[in-house]
Amino acid sequence: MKRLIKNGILVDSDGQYAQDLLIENGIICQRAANIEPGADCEIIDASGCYVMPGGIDVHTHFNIDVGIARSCDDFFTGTRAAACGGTTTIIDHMGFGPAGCNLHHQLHLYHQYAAGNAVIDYGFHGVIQHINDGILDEMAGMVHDEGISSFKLYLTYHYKVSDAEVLRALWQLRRVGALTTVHPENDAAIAFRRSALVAAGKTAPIHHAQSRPLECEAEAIGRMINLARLADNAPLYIVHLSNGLGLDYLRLARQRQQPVWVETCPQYLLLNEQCYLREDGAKYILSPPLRNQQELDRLWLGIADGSIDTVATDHCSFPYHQRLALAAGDFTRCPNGLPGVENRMLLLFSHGVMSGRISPSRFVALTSGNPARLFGLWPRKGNLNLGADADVVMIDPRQSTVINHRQLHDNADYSPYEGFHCQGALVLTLCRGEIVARNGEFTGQQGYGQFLRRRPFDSQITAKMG
Ligand code: DUC
Ligand code: ZN
Ligand code: ZN
Ligand code: ZN
Repeated sequence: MKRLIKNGILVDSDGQYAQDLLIENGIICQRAANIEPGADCEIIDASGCYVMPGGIDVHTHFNIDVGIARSCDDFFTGTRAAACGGTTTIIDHMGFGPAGCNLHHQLHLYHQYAAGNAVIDYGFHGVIQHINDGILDEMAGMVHDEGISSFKLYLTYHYKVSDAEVLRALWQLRRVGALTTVHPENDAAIAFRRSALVAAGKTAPIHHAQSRPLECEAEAIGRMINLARLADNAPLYIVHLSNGLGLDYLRLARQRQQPVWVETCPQYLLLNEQCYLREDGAKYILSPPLRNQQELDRLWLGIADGSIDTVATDHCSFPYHQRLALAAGDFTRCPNGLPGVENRMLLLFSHGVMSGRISPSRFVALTSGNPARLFGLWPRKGNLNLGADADVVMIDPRQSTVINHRQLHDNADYSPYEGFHCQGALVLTLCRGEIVARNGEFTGQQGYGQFLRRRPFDSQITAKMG
């Protein structure tokens, strides 16, 4: 069956075009002004709408066990919410496995979690919880046989890695063609501050933010930049940036031509630390924490000036009632993370494009084109070129949407963006040519999503990022 999307404004990372889009067998097969529908062709009228590459969210944690709790969205509910929010591909961060487990152990587990459940296409980032010769030996096979071409290191939490381990990982991952991603926070600094706060009885949600101020994050970003430089200039990707100082360190590294990239998330652009003073402040506990308004403004400058490369969600959902029960007034016992996989595209479209901060093309680069290039999905994903998967999102800029958790499709019991007004509405999401969501309602099928074997990291492909 063919589908023809007519009369829309096609947008990719390079520009926008008054063109129709013809889809056959899930692939984009023609792109031109005024395409005539042939026989057996469904016509989708996109008059007045933007027609853009489906969103690629490279940072989710579905079904993750964080020790004190398991996140409440699995690969079905999480990808269902993603699809309703205009996202057609996710790359999930595998969680830590049992002590001493190898890389393939977690990969097999995650294939079991996702297969038959995901409603859109998916990949996984490897997780490095310790380094030894066996893990280093496994890396080449993970990249070239399993299609896992990026790996995550944590500098804090239970399986934080030491600087010595970071260097060994960076060195080997560069050699085998993988991108190293990092959660950068200085664990010792956080422990030092947290124990002082707890000793003083300061355990409210605002003290979570005070236990890990932006210097904890910026220090770790600066350290990672220098370690990557020392590891033969290994490519490095910083996840969930929340502050302007860290961004300045990244700008300096870029000026030295260092291969570094950075992601931020809607919560760091749109929610500030005042949320922790609300009665329901526990809803906003995540790491890094929300910052003050000045930092939000600095991140928006980075979105506009090109120094931030991607916007992902870090979707990691724990229901509010569970947070309250586990924390019982003590932030150190509250599981960290926010839901948001369904809201990324519309929030950035509204607060970025419709408020005049960024162009529609830059929106596509941030949400789809750049993620595809960095994480080995280009040219199959992240664009509307001939031969690419027909992953498409249609947004109507004339309608508006108010975010209300009752209309979302995740398994949490709240949205951190409740009541947010967005200019624009999601009209249609297509994944490989199939309509998986229409007007914010799920129309896809459990198990339709395919595992994506990603290509090795390629500096030629990233050279053309938008
Ligand atoms: N931070 C969170 O808040 N949740 C999941 C993992 C992380 O780094
Ligand atoms: Zn993280
Ligand atoms: Zn995360
Ligand atoms: Zn619904």
